[in-house]
Amino acid sequence: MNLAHKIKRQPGTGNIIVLGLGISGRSAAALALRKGLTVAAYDQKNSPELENYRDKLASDKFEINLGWEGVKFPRADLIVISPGIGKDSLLGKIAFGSGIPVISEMEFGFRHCPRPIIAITGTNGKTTTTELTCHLINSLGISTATAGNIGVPLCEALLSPKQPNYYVVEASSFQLDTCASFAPLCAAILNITSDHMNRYADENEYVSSKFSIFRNISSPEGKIIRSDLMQYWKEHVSSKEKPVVFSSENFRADYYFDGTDIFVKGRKFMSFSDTKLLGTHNAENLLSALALVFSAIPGASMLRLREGAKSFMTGPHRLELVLKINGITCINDSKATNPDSTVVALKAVGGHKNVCLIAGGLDKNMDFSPVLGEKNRIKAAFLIGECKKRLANMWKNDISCIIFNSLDEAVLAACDMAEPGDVVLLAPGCASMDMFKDYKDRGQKFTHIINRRFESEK
Ligand code: UMA
Repeated sequence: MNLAHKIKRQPGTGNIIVLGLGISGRSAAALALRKGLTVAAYDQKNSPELENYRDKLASDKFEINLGWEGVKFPRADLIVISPGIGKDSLLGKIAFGSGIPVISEMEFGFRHCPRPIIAITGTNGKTTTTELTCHLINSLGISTATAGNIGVPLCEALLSPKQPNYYVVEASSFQLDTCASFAPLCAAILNITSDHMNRYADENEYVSSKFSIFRNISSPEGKIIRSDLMQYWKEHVSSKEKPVVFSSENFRADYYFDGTDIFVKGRKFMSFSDTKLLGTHNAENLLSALALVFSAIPGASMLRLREGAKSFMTGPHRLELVLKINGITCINDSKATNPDSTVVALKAVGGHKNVCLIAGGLDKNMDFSPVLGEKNRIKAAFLIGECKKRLANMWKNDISCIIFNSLDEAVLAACDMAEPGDVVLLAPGCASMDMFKDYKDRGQKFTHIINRRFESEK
């Protein structure tokens, strides 16, 4: 086990400001208080839940400001900003204009983390690859936990009395944007396609954010990318140094999938069909997870990793089979929050004109035209959410589009249209926060509607 990696630790300084009191802000505040710092926290919201939180936890060491619409923060040594707060938002503008260093919750956690971190970013597949990497290392008998964008902030994980040997951290571009010394042992960029264009000036800024994950890694063995990102690598990292590459197209890649088998450095590792995973995108997730494991733990047992790969199962809301009834297959891919992930879902489950696709949600100003490349798999699109009209305008010449006011109406209409052999697929291609708490809430509601709709026929 390689724990010799030098872990940079920086002692905390006196006063910190925490911006946003979602799960990351709250856990950053809790960790800061544990470290003996004084915290002032700000949130623009003022919900009963947050008031309850303030009533319970506010103290002379912890000031909590809710419904805040002020103009200036007090003096502090550090600002920890939540990923949901963009630099152009009110809190973001005041923070970045304050002259106080602004860091993400992930960076703050890293500064206090006693264990090596394996980091994963990319537009799609982050959560699955994070879970898979963790599962593979655990299968070696080495304790490992997941953290980050996956839903458990790193700061929260660090509060646990029992610390694993490694952390596998899912890193979003929002978190990477405000990192400074974040230095994982190794990291992978899985893929880059259009996403979050409401937060970035252009694609280049988004790509640059993703590539910043390598900024503080010195060993080339620790930098892993999909082979089609090589041009970006040359522009953003180095034209001389070579990263570790994985691919399902380029057989020269260090980690390669030929459509049937998984190869590690030119040697067959296993047949992909021996895993419980579906689709080329998941084979690529396995390739990148293996690359990360071999980078972090050179000489890891192939036998144990193969067993780990065989036993891994993806979590809910990711191409999750909800129900198969009357020849109709209902699939929940609520985790598909950008157009590329909708394309991946359509390729994985669609045949000829047999998908009743439920799509739409929060408008992140993304390019939805790639979905048209899969138009022959779509029977009709049932559109919801903030961007339903924009989607309909873009797709209507190629795909039959119907607009709805609620998920309920859209799912029921999709079920009514579906015939034996068809697939009712929730793969929205958009974030969920315009109508739901999060993608899990959206996926659970979809599952509930499907089960209710077919209750009498089960
Ligand atoms: N807030 C303000 N002003 C603003 C914006 C937000 O006051 O301008 C306040 C809100 O009122 C709220 C809090 O900030 O109380 C919300 O903070 P947040 O949006 O950063 O959410 P958290 O609950 O801290 O969750 C964040 C990630 N959310 C985002 O990046 C938007 C979660 O990823 C992540 O799981 C969690 O930290 C732990 O690391 C979610 C996500 O959608 C799943 N991520 C994006 C994605 O995967 O595409 C990047």
